[in-house]
Amino acid sequence: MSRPVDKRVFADKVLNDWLSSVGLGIEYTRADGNTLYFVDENGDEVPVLDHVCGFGSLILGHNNREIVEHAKSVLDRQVPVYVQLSRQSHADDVAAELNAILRREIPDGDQHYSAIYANSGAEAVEICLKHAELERQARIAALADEVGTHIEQAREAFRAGNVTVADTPYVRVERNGGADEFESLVAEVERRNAELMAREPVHLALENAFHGKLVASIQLTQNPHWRTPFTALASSTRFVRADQPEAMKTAIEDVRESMLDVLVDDGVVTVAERDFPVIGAFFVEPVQGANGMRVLTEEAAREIRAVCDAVGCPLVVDEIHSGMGRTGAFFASKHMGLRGDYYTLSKSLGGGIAKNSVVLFRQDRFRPEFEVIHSSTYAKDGYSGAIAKKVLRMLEADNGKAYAVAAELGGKLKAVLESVRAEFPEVVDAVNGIGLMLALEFKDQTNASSELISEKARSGMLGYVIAGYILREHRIRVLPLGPSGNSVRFEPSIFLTDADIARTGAALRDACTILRDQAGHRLAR
Ligand code: 5B6
Repeated sequence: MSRPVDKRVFADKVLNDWLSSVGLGIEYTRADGNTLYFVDENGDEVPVLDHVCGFGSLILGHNNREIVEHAKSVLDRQVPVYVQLSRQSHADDVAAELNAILRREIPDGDQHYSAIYANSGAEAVEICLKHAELERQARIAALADEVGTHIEQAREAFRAGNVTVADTPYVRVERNGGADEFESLVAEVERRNAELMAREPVHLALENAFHGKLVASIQLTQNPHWRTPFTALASSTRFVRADQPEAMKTAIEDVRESMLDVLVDDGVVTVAERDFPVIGAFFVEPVQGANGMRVLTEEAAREIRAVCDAVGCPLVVDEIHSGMGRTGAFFASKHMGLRGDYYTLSKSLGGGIAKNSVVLFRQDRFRPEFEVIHSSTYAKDGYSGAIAKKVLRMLEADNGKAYAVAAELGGKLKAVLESVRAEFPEVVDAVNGIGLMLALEFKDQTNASSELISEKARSGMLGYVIAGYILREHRIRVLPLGPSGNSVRFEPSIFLTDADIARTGAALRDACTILRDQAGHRLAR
């Protein structure tokens, strides 16, 4: 007789075992607003206050009643879900609404933005990479055309006997005074240019950036543990510090490449350098989630815009995490006046019950052929389109009351986090973030006197162990984030209550007391 197989071995067994080991391996059975529920050993439903809220994808909460009712009616009305290559007005409606919001929050003359839909955040980011490469290839082709014309002009002048070939530091040519002197110079220029044109682009992103985990987008996510096994699969990224404009300029100088051009000047054929578009795009999160909710400054936003304008590459504003209202504006980039060429949105666009993402491309850069070059079976579907329309209507209702609520609740929650910091200066380093995108950063505990605390800190697990404790003792769900997992994230829905905020403060004071008193045994399960 064969033994029954434990079905828990089939999906994410290692991850689930590890979650259980830190006290986070709970199966939630119901979700409503800002609350998750699990059933305990007595069969009782236990509510848990959720500060993770789908990694920030639930600005309107879990299973929002209005959105769920809308979804039911969409399905009941038999709205077509998959009708690829037909007219789909919901895609126009959502894009028009996003354009109106963008125009209001980040005025940009009469530019409009064209939308391309996708299914996930990383997919939207990869769409940006592809589109930026189309732009770059077009610039390369224009440059190569110009160089080709110059070579023809020089060849004609050489044949007519009007010019001589000068010595050039760029290309070494056999000097024999004959006709092949010119042709060997051209051959070498063309060989060098072809080699350059075949090279992959370099992208720019900020230190500790997170832009996804697919094959190409993972190269824009700095975490070496996630990125470096795959560096051979896609083009690389230079990570630059937002607060060091000089370092940004140095990085650009470092990657600079020149195409060779052949020019006739005063009866002499010379070789000149032309700036080659080596940089594909600059990717920026207005609020860096994975970097502990760090908000870009106005000064950094200005520098980044200036760099992109100087280089001629698109600025991709990744609003996958920060967009859709949780910072107190629909686009977080409004706060620091960051104007992008491409914008990505996802997460709350799905209203907590659908997967959706979109890229908005500034009209003057958009390449219409992309609409055919790129596609995905599930993108732009009728169901997620109808949900996105509903979400946008709800966020924009009453003059954007949702954004004001996010700002107000975020202010209250931040004040509580600041009070915890003031009470525990030896334990808490900083409070970061804006609106409902906040983090409390703990001080490094790798040299803690409690063996358990220092050991967990050294293995990068302390944040998870603290999250497990807060869940167990306070029925509050938080997760760590930040480059060394030293921060705890708060990105709840706009249905957070004052009582929830007070409870959160109490739970954090308790966790801070453990760290201050080095009472590691209290964290052990
Ligand atoms: O939908 P998808 O996950 O592909 O979106 C990618 C993405 C995200 C994002 O925030 C930005 C700005 N750009 C693209 C999605 N964020 C996910 C995320 N995941 C973790 C931590 C984060 O701060 C953000 C994470 N951390 C640990 C383990 C697993 C995930």
